Amino acid sequence: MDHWDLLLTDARIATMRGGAPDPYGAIEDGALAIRDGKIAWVGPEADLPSHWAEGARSLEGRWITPALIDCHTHLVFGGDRGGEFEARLGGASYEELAAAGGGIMATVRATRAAPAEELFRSALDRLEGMAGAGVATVEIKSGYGLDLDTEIRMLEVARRLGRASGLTVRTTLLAAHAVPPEFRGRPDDYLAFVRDELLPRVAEEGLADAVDGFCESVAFSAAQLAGLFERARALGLPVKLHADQRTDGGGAALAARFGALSADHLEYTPEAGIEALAGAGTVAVLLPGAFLTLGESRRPPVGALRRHGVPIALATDCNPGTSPLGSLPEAMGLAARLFGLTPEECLAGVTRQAARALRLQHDRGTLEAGKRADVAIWDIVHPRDLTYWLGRRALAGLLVAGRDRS
Ligand code: DI6
Ligand code: FE
Repeated sequence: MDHWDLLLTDARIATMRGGAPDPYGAIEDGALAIRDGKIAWVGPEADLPSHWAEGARSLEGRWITPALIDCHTHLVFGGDRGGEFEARLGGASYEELAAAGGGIMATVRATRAAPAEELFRSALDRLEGMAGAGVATVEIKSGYGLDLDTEIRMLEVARRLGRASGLTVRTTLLAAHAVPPEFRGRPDDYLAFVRDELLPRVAEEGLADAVDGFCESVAFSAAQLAGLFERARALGLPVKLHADQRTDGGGAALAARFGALSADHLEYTPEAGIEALAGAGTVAVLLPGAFLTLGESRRPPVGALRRHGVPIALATDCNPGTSPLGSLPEAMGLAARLFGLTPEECLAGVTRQAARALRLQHDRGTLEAGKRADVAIWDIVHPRDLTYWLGRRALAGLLVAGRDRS
C-alpha cells in the first residue's frame, strides 16, 4: 500500500482503543493515514516508511481523538419551553407543569403544528452546533408526535438531517414516550396502535434504526413496554430504553431481557438491574444534562456499573424540557463533576462506548485501522482538557469519512 488520500503527522493520538495499557490508548508523535474514507494506518510516526510522509499534513503536535458520538438526543422538536424553565426556577415542579398541559405535551402540540421544513431548519441549527464541538454521529429520537403522521415526519426529518449535514444520523422510534390526548386514560390502546400500526410502517419504510420507550411512573411500565419490544425484535429492530430515571420501574431488567443496545439514565437502578445489564452486554448511557436541569440528587450507580463491567456512555439528551444541552463536551464536564466519572471515562463515553450504544462499534468510536476516518483535531494540552474545561471551544478541525468538515 503506498498511497494515502490524507496523511496526518506530528499528531498526538488518543486512539481510545479498548483495553489499551496506556491511558486514552495514547500515541505520542503519531501518524494516521486515511484512504477511501477509512483509517488505513495509525501508529508512531517513526514506524512510517519515510517516503510515505511526503505530502503529509503536520498537526504540529495537536491531539486527535475519534470524532465524538452523541448517542441519545431528541434533536427534532417544535416550539420552545423556556417559559417552563423559568416557571420551574420559580418553584413549579415538572409534574405540575405537565398536569397543566405543559411538559412533553406542550412540545407535542408544537411539533404536530410545525411543517417539516421548520422542524428541519431548527434541528439543523442544533446539529451544526454539535458538529462545531467535534460531533460527527448523532442519534435522534422521535417521540414528540405521538401520532402516525408526526412520528413519521420527525423520523423523515432526522434522516434528511443526515443527508444534508454529511454527519451520520441514527434514528430511533420513541413513540412510547407519553400517552397522547387522543388516548388519554387508555395507555394500552395507544401502545397497541404503536405496536400494530406505527412500528410496522416505520420498519417497512426503513425510517428507524432502533425502538425506544420511556419506562417511568409518569409514562409506561416495564410490563406495558414488553409487548412493543417483542414486536420490535420480531421486525429486526434493536431496542433502547429510558430506564429508572426518577423511580425504579424495573427498566434496566427489561432492557437486559431484550438485549437492548442501551439503557439510559439509570439513577434509580438497583444492583440486580446492573447485573442484568452486564449479562446482556447493554451499554449504560448517563445523561447529566437532565440530572442537572431536574435538580436531581440521586446519582446513577457509577460504582456498581464499574464493578460489574457495564460499559458507560454519555450523551446530551438534548431536548427542550429536561435537558436543553446542545454540547457534548459540556456533558463530559458535567458527568465528571456530578457523577464522578474520570476524564478518560468521559471521553470513552462519547467515543468507544457511545459507538457501542448505537451498534456502530465495528465502524467507529476508536482510531484504529479499518474504521471510518471520523477524526476530531483539538487545541488542547491533554485529552483530559475536554472534560476539565467547560464551554471552551477547543475544536481545531473535524474530518468526516476522511474529509475536512470545518
Ligand atoms: N426523558 C426525559 O427526561 C424526557 N423524555 C424522556 O424520555 C422529557 C422530555 C421533555 O420534557 O420534553
Ligand atoms: Fe431522553
